[in-house]
Amino acid sequence: MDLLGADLPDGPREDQEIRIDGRGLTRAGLLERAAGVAAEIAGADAVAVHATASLETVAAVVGGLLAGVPVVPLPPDSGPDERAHILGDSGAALLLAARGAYEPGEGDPPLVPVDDLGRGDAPSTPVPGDATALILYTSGTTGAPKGVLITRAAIAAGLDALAEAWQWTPDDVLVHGLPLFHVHGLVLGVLGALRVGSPLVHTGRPKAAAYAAAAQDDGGSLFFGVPTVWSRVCAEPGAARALRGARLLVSGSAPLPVPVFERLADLSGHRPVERYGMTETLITVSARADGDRRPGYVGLPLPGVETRLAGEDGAEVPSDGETPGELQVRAPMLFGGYLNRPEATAASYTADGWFRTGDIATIGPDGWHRIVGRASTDLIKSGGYRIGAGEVENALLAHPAVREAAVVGTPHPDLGEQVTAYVVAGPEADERTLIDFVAERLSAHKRPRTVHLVDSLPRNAMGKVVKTRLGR
Ligand code: MLC
Ligand code: AMP
Repeated sequence: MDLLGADLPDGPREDQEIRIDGRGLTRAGLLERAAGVAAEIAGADAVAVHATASLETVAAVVGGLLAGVPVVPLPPDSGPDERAHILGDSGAALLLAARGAYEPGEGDPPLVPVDDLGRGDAPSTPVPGDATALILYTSGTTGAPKGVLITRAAIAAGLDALAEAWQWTPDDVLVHGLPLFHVHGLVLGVLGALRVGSPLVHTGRPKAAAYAAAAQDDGGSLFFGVPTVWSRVCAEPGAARALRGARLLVSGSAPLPVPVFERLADLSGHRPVERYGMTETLITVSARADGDRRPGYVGLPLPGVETRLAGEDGAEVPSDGETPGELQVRAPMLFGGYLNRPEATAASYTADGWFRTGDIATIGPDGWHRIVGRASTDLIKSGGYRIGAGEVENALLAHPAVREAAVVGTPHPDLGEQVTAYVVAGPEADERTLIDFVAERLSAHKRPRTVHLVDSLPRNAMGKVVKTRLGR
């Protein structure tokens, strides 16, 4: 199947440009470079990509799609432990990077500079829809991140559903500055533009001023951001006003606070479209371009998606807009399982085949969904990044002075939640040392913002830490 949309009725625009952080390529130019990548990696089981916000990342990912080789985006700031885990667990045979962008480490697969590869013609062998396109590493509640297998068919279904709901066409100019190693920035923000055929202006980083400039100078019409980005846009009213000429502002990856929704609507004249998704499910619920947008609500199931709510006993909860339950989904955009983890994959489904999101929601009689929380305190969302408490706890416990550690998300005005740690440790560990210790091992956003040194952690009769009692 052609994931890049050449088989769609509208087809891509002849003049489609993909511009990342000020450097652009035409669609044809990008496909030539991607074909050079495809020729180099053909036959590999999987390849990793040092996923900076760059044209090289896009060429490498598209090269993987052309070759039918699963691509593992490697967050560029991931620490050595995280990187070693992702490379080892995925079995990536090669590591693609822009020339000079990656400092090779011990045990890394061979490094291939994307810039040095020739240009070529795309391979003509069709790749089946159930083939894995991407392996995205994402945090669970405990342990190291898991590789989420995302098939080509899931991506195509997810993108087509969004294009329909958002009336996204080749006439749009998509603008965002999100990282290119997660669903939001990479799947929606790059593969979406390529499949729909709309030009892409990636601003390098999601800065308010850069969004404003893209609206004014590049005809930006469709804008993506996580809530932290929209809140920062609102903090620069001139930038928010510059978005008045846009067609649609979309928020997702974390809850959009109601005051941010309202302020953005006031300043930009656009009530933002909020949508809800996960790495494992892509986007399943969204407000529509041709419909209502309600602050605090994430919208209606996308075409092809079924949702239901389950109580703690597993029984279905009524869709009365009030009774919360775990949101469960069935949809064509669901993942193909966790790599090397059949038990975790099985545990994420109910016996009757629905995916358990772990998010607590209500559904109104009119079908509108509201996310009210998470079933587990062990998943934290900070600035739109998903962070597993267990991974941070393990990093803290690796410090010789640390005896016990418990990590939770606490409210943060800019990031939604911040990582906060409670630690029992010997006198040689102070807050700064421990924050730096984690930062050296994991991505910068996973390090605790605050470390409370405590004498003991609250535990129940079974000896398990009761996280809801931390800090009280
Ligand atoms: C940056 N920092 C963070 C952080 N982002 N710390 C905690 N949580 C975060 N999210 C760190 C930086 O490393 C830096 O550390 C310091 O905070 C100050 O950074 P900043 O300059 O203020 O932040 P910035 O780099 O501008 O990043 C903020 C951000 C970024 C919002 C742009 O967090 C971001 O790009 N978030 C998007 C995440 C995303 O795409 N999620 C989608 C997941 S897919 P230091 O040490 O340098 O001071 C998904 C599915 C779906 O969820 O539904 O879409
Ligand atoms: P990730 O796997 O990084 O995509 O994170 C998925 C999680 O992000 C979901 O399980 C939700 O908890 C959260 N999330 C995504 N979009 C929204 C939204 N619009 N509102 C509230 N939470 C969201």
